[in-house]
Amino acid sequence: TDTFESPDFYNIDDLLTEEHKLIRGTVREFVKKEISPIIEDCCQKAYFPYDLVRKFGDVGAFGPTIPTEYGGGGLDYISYGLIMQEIERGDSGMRSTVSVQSSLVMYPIYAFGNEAQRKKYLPKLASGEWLGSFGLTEPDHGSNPAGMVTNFKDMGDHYLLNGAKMWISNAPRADVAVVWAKNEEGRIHGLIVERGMEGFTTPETHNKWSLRASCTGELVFDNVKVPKENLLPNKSGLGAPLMCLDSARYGIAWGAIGAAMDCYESARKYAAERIQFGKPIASFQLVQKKLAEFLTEITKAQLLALRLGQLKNEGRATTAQISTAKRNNVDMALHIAREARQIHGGMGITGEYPIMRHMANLESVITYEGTHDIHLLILGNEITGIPAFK
Ligand code: TGC
Ligand code: FAD
Repeated sequence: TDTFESPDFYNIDDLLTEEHKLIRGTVREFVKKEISPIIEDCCQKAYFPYDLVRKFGDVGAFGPTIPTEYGGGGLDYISYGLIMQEIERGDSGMRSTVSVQSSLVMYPIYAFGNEAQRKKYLPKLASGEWLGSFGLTEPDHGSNPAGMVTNFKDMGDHYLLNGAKMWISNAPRADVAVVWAKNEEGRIHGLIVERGMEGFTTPETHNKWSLRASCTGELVFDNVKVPKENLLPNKSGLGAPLMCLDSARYGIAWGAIGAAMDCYESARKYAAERIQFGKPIASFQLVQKKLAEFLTEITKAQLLALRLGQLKNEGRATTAQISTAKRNNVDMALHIAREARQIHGGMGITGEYPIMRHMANLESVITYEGTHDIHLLILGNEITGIPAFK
């Protein structure tokens, strides 16, 4: 079922189970059938293909690691990573939709929610009947979410929520939002806010040059009455959203490999076919240098992601290890996209090839879920014990 060529220079497939390969093949087929034929047009038109939400549910892309009793896949973290890789081979914006639903909406409801919340929300999110979003970032608090001002007051029989979140993936089309806000003591809690609650609006962010097929917006709360049963009871403090980020960043470390593989394959084929000076450009040393470095870097990224997946399966992956893989692999993919664009010459800037789309998408991926430099500082903190971001 391997319908995309996939570099596997170090026979990493030997380290995967038959189930892993089957899942990857299924998602690969799905991407080929449902995403690749439409994605260029969606991006050109800045159109979010909402129809895919139900289809992602059908193929099992939402909540693969959530237990099956709540509608999830009950799979391990390497399966989750492979799903992210294959979806991002199609488009980072589509992977964003899935990352948010799985790691940032279903995961906190599963990990920090009570049984009633799990039963109410998880099956509908798993099937794609409902789409979710995750509100942590605010207009004035991006890298430093601890500074958030969105807040809620205890009004006796409900909470009153005020504030605004910005840059929120899925927001304009989301049915539910997991929102992080401070209580009267300044303690951060997660609240489930539902579309239709009075005073809750989700204006769309227009004119992006990146992730154009993903819908991005704000979450605005103007005296929103949130029922008390919508508070996630089992964890509070900044550590709760940071645990969600650990899960999403892990998936991005795999996803970025998919984007890089797509650029590599396109460049390899183009170099073999494009004739200049009477020869395929693949025969020139400078082009071979680029291709050789692409394969080396993809292979290193694959090994980093796979080992991280093993640690994640054992519950041993640390925040600093996850930051290292997210930072390295996204930077690797962006670098390959830029160099692959050069190999395609002028054709590389057109929608005939996926390169410029991946490149523009990856500019968001290197910024969201913690910027490139924030991840470096997380590692710096791990090494020295000194948090340079404070
Ligand atoms: P710091 O003082 O280090 O920690 C605060 C509290 O949290 C605990 N903690 C963790 N707990 C669990 N898991 C983790 N990974 C944890 N990391 C920290 C920590 O022990 C402490 O607990 P306590 O009990 O002592 O209070 O926090 P800080 O304020 O200094 O911040 C550290 C920093 C800068 C690394 C963090 O704020 C950060 O990672 N900033 C980047 C923000 C970010 O990544 N935002 C992402 C928003 S979501 C998004 O982008 C989605 S895009 C999705 C898509 O479309 O695919
Ligand atoms: P800033 O924090 O203002 O950073 C600007 C620059 O300053 C960066 O280069 C940064 O590295 C640097 N910087 C900041 N602090 C330090 C420091 N201490 N030391 C050194 N350098 C520093 N958020 C959500 O909550 N949910 C979502 O679904 C979501 N989706 C997104 C989708 C898209 C398309 C984008 C672009 C963003 C999304 N985000 C989301 C927000 C994203 O997480 C933030 O953009 C990101 O955390 C950075 O915050 P910022 O944009 O405010 O930049």
